[in-house]
Amino acid sequence: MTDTSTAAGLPKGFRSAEQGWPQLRRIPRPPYRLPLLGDVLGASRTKPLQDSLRHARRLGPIFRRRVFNREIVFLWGAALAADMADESRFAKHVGLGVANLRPVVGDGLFTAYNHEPNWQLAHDVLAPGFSREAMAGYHPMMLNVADRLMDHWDREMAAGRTVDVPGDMTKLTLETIARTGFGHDFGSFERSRPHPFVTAMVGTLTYAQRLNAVPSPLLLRQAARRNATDIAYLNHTVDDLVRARTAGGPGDGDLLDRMLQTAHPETGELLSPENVRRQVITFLVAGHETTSGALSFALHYLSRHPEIAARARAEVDQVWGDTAMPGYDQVAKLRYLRRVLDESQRLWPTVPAFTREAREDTLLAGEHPMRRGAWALVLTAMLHRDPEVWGPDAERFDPDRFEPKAVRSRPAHTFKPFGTGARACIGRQFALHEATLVLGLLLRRYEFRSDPAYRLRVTERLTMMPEGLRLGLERRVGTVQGPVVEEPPSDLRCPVHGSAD
Ligand code: MNH
Repeated sequence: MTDTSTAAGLPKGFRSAEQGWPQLRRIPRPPYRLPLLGDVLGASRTKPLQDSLRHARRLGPIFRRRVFNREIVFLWGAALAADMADESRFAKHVGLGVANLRPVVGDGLFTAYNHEPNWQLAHDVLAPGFSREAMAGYHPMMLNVADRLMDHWDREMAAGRTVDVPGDMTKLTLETIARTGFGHDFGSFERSRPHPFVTAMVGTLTYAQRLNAVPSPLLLRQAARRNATDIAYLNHTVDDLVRARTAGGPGDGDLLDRMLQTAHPETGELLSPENVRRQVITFLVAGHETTSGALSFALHYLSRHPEIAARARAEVDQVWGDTAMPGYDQVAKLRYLRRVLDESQRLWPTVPAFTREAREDTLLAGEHPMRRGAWALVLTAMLHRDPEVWGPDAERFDPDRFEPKAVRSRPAHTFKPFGTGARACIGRQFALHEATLVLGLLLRRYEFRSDPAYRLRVTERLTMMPEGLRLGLERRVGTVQGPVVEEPPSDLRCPVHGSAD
C-alpha cells in the first residue's frame, strides 16, 4: 500500500502497520499466517467484527492481523483505549470501512478527513441542530412517528402475528430522521418491504465492508456495478428531496434548512450543493441505521429479562403516569430505562469499532512506539467486555452497571458506543432521546414474548443488527398508575461533546 500524503504532509488514506509501528513484532498475531493471504484461515467474510472478537479473546488487549497485504493493529485493553482517547496525541483515522464509504459520502461529516475544510464548516453549521432547543422541537415529531409504529404493531398483534423487530425499528428511525431533519416522509409504514432507500443503503454499507476482505476491488466487479447503482439511487433520492425544498421554500429550521442557508459565522461561507448532498445522505444513513440496531438489541434483552422489563415499565408508569404525550423533559427522567439502553450498547455497540491515528510520533500506553500517521482499530465491542473493567461476569446483561456510583468507580474511556473526541457522534443526544422515548412507549403499551428457541445472531454491515429477531406482543393489562414524581432536572450538558467522554 502506498502512503498518500496531502500537500500539507498530513497522513491520509491507508498505511499498512509495518510503516507506522517500528516494534510491530512485539504485538501478538494469530499463529497460522499464510504467504500472500495472511491471517485469513477460518476468517469469516461476512462477520469480520465477530471474527476479530474471537481473535481478541485469544491474543489479548493488543494484536495484529494481516489480511492479504495489509497489516492491521487492533486493540481493546482499557489502558490502551484510554490512551488513544487523548486528543492531543491522537485523532480520528479515516480508514477501512469508513474510507470505503468515501465514494458514497465523500467529505460529508462522518467520512471527512480531519484536514478537509468542509468538516469544520459542516460541524459548525450543523451542531446547533442538536442543541437542547432543537431537540425539544423534534420531540413531537418523534412521538408522531412512534404512534405510527404502534398503530402497525397493534394491527400485527390483533392479527396474531409476531413483529419483525429490526425491520420495524428501521422504519421508525428512518421516518424519524427524515421527518425531523428534512421534513420528508418515506412512507415506510405504508410499505410491506423496506423502502428502496434502505435497500440501497444496506447495499453500500455491505459493499464497503466486503472491500476490506478482498485483496483487490477488481474481484468484486459485479458487486461494484451493483454498488454504483445503489449510490446513484441514494444521490437521486436526495437530489429530489433538496430540489423540492429549494422550490417550495424553507422548512421549519430543520437540518436541511441549516445546510442550505446557514453561513459560517466568521467566514460567511455556505456549504456547496455537492457537499449538501453528501451531508443529507450522511445524516439519513447515520441518523437511522445505528439507532435502529440499538433499539433492536434493547428489545431483545428486555424480552429475555422479564424482571428488568418489569422494573423499567414500573419506572415509565411512575414518571409518565397516563400522560398520552410525555413531554420532552419527561424522557431523560427515565433513568433506569436509559441504563437498559446503555447496557445493550455495552454488549452490542451498533458501531462496534473506530480507528485512531497518531498526530505525531508517540509511545502508546508507554509501550508501543507509533510513527506519525500510524493507526489502530479500537474494538469497542471488546473494550466493553474487558473483565478487568466490567468484572468476571462481563458477558451478563445487567443495567445496574450504569448506576451513577458504579460508573464513577470505573476508569474513564471504557464505554465508547459513540466514539471519542472531536469526531465523536454529533447525533448522540438525538439517538438517546429517540430510543428512550420509544422504549418507554413500547413498554407502557406491550408485554414482549420472545421465542424461546431464538438464539441471538448478529449480522454485520459495518453496523451490528440482530438477525431474524421477532417478538410476540400482548397488550398490557392493568396499567399501574403511580404519581408523577418530580425528579431534579437532568444535567444540561453540551449536546455534542464533552458528555460521553
Ligand atoms: Mn453517530 C459519528 C455511533 C446515532 C450522526 N456515530 C459517530 C461515531 C460513532 C457513532 C461511534 C464516530 C465514528 C468514528 O470515530 O469513526 N451514532 C452512533 C450510534 C448511534 C448514532 C451508536 C445510535 C445509537 N449518529 C447517530 C444519529 C445521527 C448520527 C442519530 C444523526 C442524526 N454520527 C453521526 C455523524 C457522525 C457520527 C454525522 C460524524 C461526526 C463527525 O465526524 O463530526
